[in-house]
Parts: sequence; C-alpha cells; structure tokens
Amino acid sequence: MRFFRRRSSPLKVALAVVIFLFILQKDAGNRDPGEEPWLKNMVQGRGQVLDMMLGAVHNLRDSMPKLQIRAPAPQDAAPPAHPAAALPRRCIDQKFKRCPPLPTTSVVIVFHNEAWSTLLRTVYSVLHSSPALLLREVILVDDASTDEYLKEELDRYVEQLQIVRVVRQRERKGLITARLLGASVATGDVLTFLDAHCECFHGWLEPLLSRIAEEPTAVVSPDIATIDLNTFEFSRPVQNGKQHSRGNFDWSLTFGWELVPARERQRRKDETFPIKSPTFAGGLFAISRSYFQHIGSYDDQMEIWGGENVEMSFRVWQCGGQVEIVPCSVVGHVFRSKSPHSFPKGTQVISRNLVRLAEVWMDAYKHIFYRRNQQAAQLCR
Ligand SMILES: [Mn+2]
Repeated sequence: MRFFRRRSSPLKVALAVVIFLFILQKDAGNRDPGEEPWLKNMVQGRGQVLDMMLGAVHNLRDSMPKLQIRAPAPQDAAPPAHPAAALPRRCIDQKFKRCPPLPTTSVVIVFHNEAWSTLLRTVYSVLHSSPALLLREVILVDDASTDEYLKEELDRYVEQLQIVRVVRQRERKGLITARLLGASVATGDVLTFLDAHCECFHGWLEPLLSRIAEEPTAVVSPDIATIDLNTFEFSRPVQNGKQHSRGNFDWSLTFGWELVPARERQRRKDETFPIKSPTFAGGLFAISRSYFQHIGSYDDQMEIWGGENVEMSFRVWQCGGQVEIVPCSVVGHVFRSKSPHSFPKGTQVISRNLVRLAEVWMDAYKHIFYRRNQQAAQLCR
C-alpha cells in the first residue's frame, strides 16, 4: 500500500493494471477457460477493461494544455485544396457586397517647370506608399516645360522606375488638356490626379479607392496636409478633435475653404466618414475612370489654369455624383504664396474659363456672377 500511496500517479496505476491483465491473459491461454467459469468471465471482460484503460489515458492527454490552435471544422461542402497545388496559388476572390475588391489606379501628375526635387519627391512618395497590386502606373505629363533637366534627363531617370512614364504636351496648353492627355493613356480603374509637389502619407491610397469601390460616383480628395514652403516640414494631421475644412465658392466663382458646418458634422457617423464638399481644390483627387468618361471628363476648351476645379465640382454634383473629402487619406502639398503659373495669353483666360463654367452649369444664376465680373460679362457678349 505504501507503494501506491507514495507514487500513485494515474499513469502508474494504468501500467499496473495493464501488467495484471497481461499476466491474466497468459494464464488464461494456458488453461481451458471452460473449466473455471469465474476465470472465463474475467477473460471475456478483459477487452472491455483494456478499452476503459485506453480511454482513461486519452482523457489524460486531452486534459493537457494545447500547444496549437487548429483550423475550425469546415461548415460547407467545399473540397479541401490538393496538397500538391501549384505555387503561386491563384488568388481567392472573396466577393461580399460590403467588402468589394479595391480597384487599381493610375496616378497622373502634371508638371510645368517643376523643380526636380519636388517632382521626384512626389513620384517616390507614391511608389513608397502605394501597394504594388493597386498602383498600375504613374504618368507624368509635361505641359511644355522649358527647363532642360525635365527633358531627356527625366526620361532616362524614370526608365529605371519601370512603372513611371513621361508623356509630353509639346505646346503649353495648361493643366486641363495635360490631365486629359494623361487620362487618355491611363489603364487603371481609377484616375488619381496629384500636383507635382506633393508627398503621400502612408496608407493614403486605400481609403480613396475603397470609397470609390463602395460608391463609384464619389469623387474623392484626401485630407491635404501642409508642407512648409521654406522648410519642407510636413504638418502631420491631428488625430482627435480635428476641425475639418471643406471647399466652397463665392459669386465670383472663386474657390475657398470653410469649416465643416454643423449640419454636415451631425450627418457624419464618425471621424472616418467622408465629408461632403460643395467644391474641391482640384489638385489632388481620385475618380473612377469610367465615371470620369461618363460625366464628359473636363471641359477641354478651358485653357492654362483657373476655374477648372469649380467646373468639375459643379459637373459632378449636377450629374448625380458627389464631391467628398476622405479624412483617412492624408497627402501633403506645398502651398505656394504666389501663382507658379505663367499665362502666355494673359490672365484673361481665367475669366474665359469662368464664363464657360457659368454658361454650362449655372442657368440664370450666371447673371449674379456677371454682375461681379465685368471682364466675364463683356467676354460672353
Ligand atoms: Mn499645387
């Protein structure tokens, strides 16, 4: 008894019983079980006893802590993948209504005599922060730059970047036709337009593409962070309690910023919710390529610069789309203190662009604009 009291672990007990049964079996084999009925009963029961003992050993093993988590038992009838399936496997395309796959994008960057450093900084920040699966290409559109380094030298440089290419507009026609040229060679599902002096923040692209996947008529801008003109310091966005701004316009059709008004703040369910914006700044935005074509793209008769962002905003809203700012997406932009644009035919082209905007999209409201802008009023006669 002392033996059992001191070392009576379950495994020891099991071992003792198994030895006992082994002896019993040997004995039973030597005798004729028919002679002694008590022995016959025991021999018949030994199989049951053995099963009981094995069960006890299994229970013991199952009570040990598990070192691995196994896959849940499959609930559907899908056959298991063959173990010798070739690599790489084909992607499994899960299609849920609430979780649409993200579209690919072409990033279109127009430049005119942009500094080498800011242009390449924009390009590298796109390459470093965009998932390769989503980034189809980066298209640099030269709006007839005259700086030498932006010619063959740039071509040679971007060749090594493989998915970056340069297309050139030989005559200076401006932002709109340059963007249209870029869009005409783009192959991605979404067109993402960026200025040539931006810096994309990590994770900037997916929220824009995700919103377009969810709502293909949404024309989305990132939250634009300021890069200091002189120090190139990047002001990181504030995470909590940020007062967002959105775009508006006045009756001279000038774009401006305003704080998101109370009604729109109430409509938004949380801080990630897209902000509806009457107009957008127009330098940085993403739009479904097919929706861009559906709404007639840009007004290709607008020249150089000016008014095209308000025109695009009016176009989108009046064609049933929506202009939105997606706060989860952050892109830095160098805001300059004076216009970098040269106007080969004078600044009158801005008024001319605005007349086109007013005539197409404003119906009788255009007269309010003409009262404000005499030059435009004369141009439309
Ligand atoms: Mn800019």
